[in-house]
Amino acid sequence: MKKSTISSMLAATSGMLVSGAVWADYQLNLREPQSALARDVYDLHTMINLVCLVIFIVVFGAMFYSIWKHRKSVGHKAAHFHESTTVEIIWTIIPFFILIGMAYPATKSVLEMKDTSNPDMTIKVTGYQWKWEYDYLKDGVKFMSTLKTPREQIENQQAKGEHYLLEVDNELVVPVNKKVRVLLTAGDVIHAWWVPELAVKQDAIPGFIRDAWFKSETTGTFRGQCVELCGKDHAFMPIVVKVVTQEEFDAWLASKKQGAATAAAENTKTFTQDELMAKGEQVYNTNCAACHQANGMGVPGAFPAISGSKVATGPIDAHIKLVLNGKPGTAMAAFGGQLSEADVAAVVTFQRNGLGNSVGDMAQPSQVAGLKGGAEAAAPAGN
Ligand code: HEC
Ligand SMILES: [Cu+2]
Repeated sequence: MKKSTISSMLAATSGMLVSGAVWADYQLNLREPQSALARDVYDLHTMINLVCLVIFIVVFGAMFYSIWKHRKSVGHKAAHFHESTTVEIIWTIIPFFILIGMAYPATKSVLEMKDTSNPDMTIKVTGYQWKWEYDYLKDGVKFMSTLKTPREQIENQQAKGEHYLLEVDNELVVPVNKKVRVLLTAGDVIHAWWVPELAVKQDAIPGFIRDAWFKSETTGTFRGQCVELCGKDHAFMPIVVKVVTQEEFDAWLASKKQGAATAAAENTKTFTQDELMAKGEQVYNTNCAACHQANGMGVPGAFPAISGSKVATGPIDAHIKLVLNGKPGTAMAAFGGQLSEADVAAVVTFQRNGLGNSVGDMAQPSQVAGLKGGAEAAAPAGN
């Protein structure tokens, strides 16, 4: 990979101040770019910083020199002149060229970022409070990616791990050296998808589709975060992109497809109460506990308790429908599009018979399927 001359110039400049190793340790710079576009962004940042530095030195140098050299105590007499056309022209022309010199490469990079034509693959990314959904459009593979950092680390009951708040259960897996186009939207409020090493940063807006692209030149794991303040757990919806070789990607995709087939088979199965409870607890902890809390007590004033809830202890069809369709205008999202029918049946059964409730009934996937009619209307725009 070609390191640009500008980067080495800055490295040399900074090397005069602190040794290179120290510089790297402090991580004062942008993260190491992993794509041609990311390198352009990095170089632009370096170049514009250098321009600022030079202007700073020249302007302040001239100012301090003049103040010192022409001070009254050495008997300097001020010049008396007005309106110098030469000076006016010089201080218009020079900034003009400086600005053009910065705007030209910047515009080129921005245009390149917007050019999502001829991708090798397209992935639809949907932001939800507070997780990301990845949909491999051509392959029928679709999953949620949620924070994996344990609650104990967040609440300071455990030492923080290496990738604290930057780790997820299901990474976005993509092949190396392929142009990946991402279509971004959101299911509730505005989120933003940002992976600095790959130079992608794009708002995900409900009801709109925006696109961006990246092409990683190296394999590896690159981490980013939601960068649009999106509510209580905004800091808890990281993005992890795992770039692998084409063979690894194909194997991963095949296993994901297998998993989808298993899930489809589950949707036609009749479960026992125990199976539903075990599965439901998992679904609950991954999808619902962020708001309703692991013990089902909710957060007073914000998220209702499931323990003793009128819905979770009332008619089961209404309970299922609420989970499928959500409650528009509240943080209770529609889960009909994200969870399988078996997952919904399990989580509903768990809410009715766990978390302090003991209704005694259970839901089956077929029952959920029968109630799904209204799910489409409440599904996020763009689905
Ligand atoms: C982003 C926060 C959030 C998440 C995640 C969430 N809910 Fe909710 N939930 C709410 C809010 C807010 C309400 C209250 C809506 C209203 O105003 O009626 C609610 C209400 C409910 C109720 C009705 C409670 C009552 O007594 O009114 C049930 C049942 C429920 N949610 C189930 C679930 C299930 C199942 C999941 C996971 C699959 C889930 N929720 C995930 C925020 C959330
Ligand atoms: Cu967000």
